[in-house]
Amino acid sequence: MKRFAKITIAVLAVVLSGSLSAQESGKAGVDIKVSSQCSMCKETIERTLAFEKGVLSSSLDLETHTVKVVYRPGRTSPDKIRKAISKAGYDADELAADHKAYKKLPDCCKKPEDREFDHSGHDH
Ligand SMILES: [Cu+2]
Repeated sequence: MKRFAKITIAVLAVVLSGSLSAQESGKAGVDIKVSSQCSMCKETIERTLAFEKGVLSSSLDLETHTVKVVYRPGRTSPDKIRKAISKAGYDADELAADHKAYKKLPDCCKKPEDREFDHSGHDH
């Protein structure tokens, strides 16, 4: 049992030092509010950010409409990341979605008031 505890502590130490050194090696994180509607939006936004220079990872929470982005501060900035999200057709914090990109989004990804058909009932 003692041995098991030691391994657990060792694993924890590695995980903790990993997240600490991540900060030291020039990574930063930002949470951005986006106008996501469905799981397709999550894929679109995460894929957009995956191709964005300087972005290391992103994860969108559909319930809170917040995307957590990890990036290299020397290569990009929260403003640039917001612009990339806007260009994909979504609002990013105070930055409104690029109008053309927004219009190209599938109906389900538009804001409920802009949908051509009302899918909110999901019954047709
Ligand atoms: Cu969507």
